[in-house]
Amino acid sequence: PVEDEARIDEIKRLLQERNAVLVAHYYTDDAIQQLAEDTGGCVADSLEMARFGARHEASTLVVAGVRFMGETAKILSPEKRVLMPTLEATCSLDVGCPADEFSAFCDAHPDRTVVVYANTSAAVKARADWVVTSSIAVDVIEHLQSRGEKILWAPDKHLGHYIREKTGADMLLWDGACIVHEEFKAKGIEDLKSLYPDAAVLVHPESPASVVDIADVAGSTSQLIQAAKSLSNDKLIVATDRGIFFKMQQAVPEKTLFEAPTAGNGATCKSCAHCPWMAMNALDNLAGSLRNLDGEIHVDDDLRQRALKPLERMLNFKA
Ligand code: CIZ
Ligand code: SF4
Repeated sequence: PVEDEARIDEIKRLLQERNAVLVAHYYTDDAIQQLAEDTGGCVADSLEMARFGARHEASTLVVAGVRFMGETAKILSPEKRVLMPTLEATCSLDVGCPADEFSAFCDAHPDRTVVVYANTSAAVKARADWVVTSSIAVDVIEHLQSRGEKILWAPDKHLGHYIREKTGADMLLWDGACIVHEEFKAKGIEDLKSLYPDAAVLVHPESPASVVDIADVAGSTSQLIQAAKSLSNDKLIVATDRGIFFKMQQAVPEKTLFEAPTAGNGATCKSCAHCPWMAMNALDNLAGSLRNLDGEIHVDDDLRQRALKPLERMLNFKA
């Protein structure tokens, strides 16, 4: 549409004027991912978003994703201005793990190493020994387990269960879930698979165990894109947020991709998987944040220092 073209031109101009770079998550709208690509920004999972933002020389980072991604960027780059199209974009994992309750849980299990998923507030990270994303979680837990450590894991119970199965580590799990991935149903995927028996099933491990169990490949968003390339199947059934299809289809233009069906939470579409908070990022509020400098992320300095330590452990970790 013509309005979109005008917005895109405005954003390109504002990015230059503000010495800003756009860092977008795979789950944001195609138009935002395209814009990040066209302007020298990046489209990535949260680990790569954090790395890219910290390395880039721009003085302003515009983070299109959800709140914890903007906070992580600010924690790693306090000297940079970090803007988000909207500060309302949260995550059910973050919401489901309030810092005070989490801290009490940790206090009750002092013998355990505290490992939290990146999808958490700065205050929860500050209480942790390690932060991990799904692309690095299994490797970090394997490493801790080899040192004989017992783990307290939060917030995603499905991801925690998956890692426990994979590594055999002693893991105590917080009871949180992603409202998007939790909607995938093994039955729906199996029905689709019976129509396309040669299709491979790719699953993000924030999905329930029954769904991970029928996966040909389980992994983080970047690992699933990699698997789409390396598998010989020319049909793929993909159980993660539909935003992934933009980069995945680019990676394998010759393959046919199917969205794994969901029961649907109805927030953004009836039976597709799409995060309602990721969907709050749009060209309009992206332009608005650059124009008016609203949606700026601030993290208190003491909190920042404490949250930085477990984040740096992740960034410096080599499997
Ligand atoms: O579901 C999410 O929010 C994911 C996959 C985040 C990430 O690590 O990129
Ligand atoms: Fe959180 Fe799930 Fe949305 Fe990711 S897709 S931001 S885990 S609610």
